[in-house]
Amino acid sequence: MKLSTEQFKHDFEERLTSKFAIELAKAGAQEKYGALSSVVKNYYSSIWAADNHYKDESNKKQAYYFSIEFLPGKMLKSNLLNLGILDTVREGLSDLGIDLDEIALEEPDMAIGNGGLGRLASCFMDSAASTGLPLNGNGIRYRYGLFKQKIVDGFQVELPDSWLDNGNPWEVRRYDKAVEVCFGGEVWLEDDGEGHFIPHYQNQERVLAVPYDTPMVGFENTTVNNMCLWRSEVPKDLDLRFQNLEYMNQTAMLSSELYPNDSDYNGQLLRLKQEYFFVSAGLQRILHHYKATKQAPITHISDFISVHINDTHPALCVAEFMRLLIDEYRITWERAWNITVKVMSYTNHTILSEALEKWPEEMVKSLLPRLYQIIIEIDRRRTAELLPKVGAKLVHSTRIVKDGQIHMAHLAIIGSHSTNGVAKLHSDLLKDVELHDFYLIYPERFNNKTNGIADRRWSQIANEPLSKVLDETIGKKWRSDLKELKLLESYKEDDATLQRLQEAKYEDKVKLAKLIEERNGIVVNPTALFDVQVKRLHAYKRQLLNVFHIMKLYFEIKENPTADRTARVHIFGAKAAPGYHYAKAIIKCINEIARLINNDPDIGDQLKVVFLENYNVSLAEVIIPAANVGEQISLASKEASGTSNMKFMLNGALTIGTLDGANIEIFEAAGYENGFVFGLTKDEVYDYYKNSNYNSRDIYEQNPLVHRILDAFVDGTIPNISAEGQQIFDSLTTYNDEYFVLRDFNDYVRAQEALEKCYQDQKAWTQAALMNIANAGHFSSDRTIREYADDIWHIKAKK
Ligand code: DL6
Repeated sequence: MKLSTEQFKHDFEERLTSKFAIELAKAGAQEKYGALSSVVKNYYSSIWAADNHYKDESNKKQAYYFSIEFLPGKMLKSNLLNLGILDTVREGLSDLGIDLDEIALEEPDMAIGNGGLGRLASCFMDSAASTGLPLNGNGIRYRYGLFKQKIVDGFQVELPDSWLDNGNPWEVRRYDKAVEVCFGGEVWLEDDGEGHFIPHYQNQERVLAVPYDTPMVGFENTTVNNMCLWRSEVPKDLDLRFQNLEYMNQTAMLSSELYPNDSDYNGQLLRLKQEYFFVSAGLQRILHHYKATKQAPITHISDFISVHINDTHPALCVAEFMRLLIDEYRITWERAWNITVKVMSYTNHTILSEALEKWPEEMVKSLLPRLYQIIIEIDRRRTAELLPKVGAKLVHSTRIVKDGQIHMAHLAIIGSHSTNGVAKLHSDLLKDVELHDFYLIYPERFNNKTNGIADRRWSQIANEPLSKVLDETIGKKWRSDLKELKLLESYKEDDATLQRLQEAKYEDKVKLAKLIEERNGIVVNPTALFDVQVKRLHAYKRQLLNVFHIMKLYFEIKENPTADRTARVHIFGAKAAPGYHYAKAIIKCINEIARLINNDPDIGDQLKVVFLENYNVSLAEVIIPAANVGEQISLASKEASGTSNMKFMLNGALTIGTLDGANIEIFEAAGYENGFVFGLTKDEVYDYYKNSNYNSRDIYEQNPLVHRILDAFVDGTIPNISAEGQQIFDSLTTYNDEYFVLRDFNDYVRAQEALEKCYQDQKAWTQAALMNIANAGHFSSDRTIREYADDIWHIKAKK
């Protein structure tokens, strides 16, 4: 949009007065943020309205991304950037004596997601709007987002994330679009005399679902998509006799809290209720909108909409869509099923068995009696149809209902026309191993969509120094087409460019060093090698490998404090699920090791360890640009894709990593010589599983370094970790080291040594960094979302 600095200043000051009855000189940061966000909302509102109108009139197909989590982070700068007014607004505010970056701090991170899956959903929202694709989000407006992490005496403590306390300036409450979602009670079918069985219900619990729409503003275009988040409320016509305390509490709870676990599913009734709540509300709204805006009969709906099931949490979409088509729109079972399979598609985000949802039949039956009938019928019909074609063994292994449980991934695969993994390796594992029986039955449904990142956030917003160097070196086209970064390759031998890349990195590191000092009171040297591991804390991600290597360095420095070595800063950021005691024990150990090392005068500047609390999107925006090294060290086969690996690459960090998830594609794109690969391959891991011949105790007994490091966890070398250290020690020696940390340790050390050697040659290092940046284009989520649009949803971009 076009906006002059003068116009902006006028709008801003006017809004400050009209909204807060205050003049600029007296306004606080909160008021300035309130006025600014309100002005920005005003700028995009007419574009939003026009785009909604265009979508309704153009009759084009739209897709809906159903996700129980979104993790957008802050929206202010991203909205400004996408509207094309970031510089104007920065300048206008500066004229008024205001620093945009300071005001931006007032915005709470919108953290209604745990990690990778939710962040990916938000990258897709940004990229779809930016590529002109009609993709809308559908989720839950949690009152409390992911907990705020505080580190107290080295331990993780969880505090509520009350992110809505000052309201949310971006959203629009649309009470007129509220729908009802019902739970429990009894259901029976009655023949209407015309061959249709009509369900009758009694004693159901009614909940009102109220949508809040948040615009997803496209980058310098006219597309504004919608992310619809549902809030649970009490229906206004509910008889007061039913409005007892328990009911009121339960209703409020539905959209109150995000489950803070990203890799373990713990079959609780409230979670199942949440899943049905946003699925039913979202599908009802889609159908109402279809009826209101389309001339075509409902049986043509698959020409106009696609519904995407993001992981298994919205898998009830399959059964609920069937219910709506059959019960509300009186479509026959066969037709409804054909439509449903055409409309639905599904992404799998993990092969960890503990994350694959299964619900007890009894729970589904009592909470969702009509859906239960439908699921049983889907399963019965499919079994009857497939038995003669594929035989009992395959039918049984792929059944939706078995052993008293409803298998949500099975429901999602069977009820949709596409199942994809999120990186090549992961998709292959799904086809060849984890979902192999499904692949045998439905080979045409399986495909890969390697993840991507919203690159504008991770470069243009997060890393201005680097963006400037890129502009001046290869021009500005990379800002709208990340593939243009490839042009940078021809500057690999250009000393001036390498020098400027180094200077940009240094600037980012100074910024992070300042933050570390402010938050942790630790002074770090920006010339040291910044080695970063930021992600959820999980045993499979193997933060422990990193920690063990740090202990090795510590021992070496203690033994020879004056030796010449590369100074290092190891930076961690990680939240552990509140009930995941092992992960919390690792956090405690990292903090105690940090305390030990950072306060040891023998160690000095040679090694520092920093755990930054409350890792979230905005913190990532400061940490990742400053990294020299990104740690992607999960056990091969366990990380479906990873996306922080792509952010590091884009910001010129070199990856030390296993051949896991999207690391492989990153190494292939940047060149293996521009990263540091180590560790077991997925085939080697599977061989161990097959032969059951891993014995971690042997490594502990036979490798003196491993022995010494592990002992340090239990012999008092690392103070204050008696219980936590013992837990880690036992898991790796007595309980056979589930994620092969000890097995991969030596090779990890080798890769770390190679990395350190390379860092000593700053030219070679910067050339490798340049090659990473130049080849990051493939990992833009613009590319990923276009692939979904073309191959799965068949939706077209606005011209
Ligand atoms: O696909 C997004 C993201 C992947 O990059 C991660 O590798 C994967 O772990 C994550 N999965 C989840 C859900 N469950 N688990 N674990 O967040 O998805």
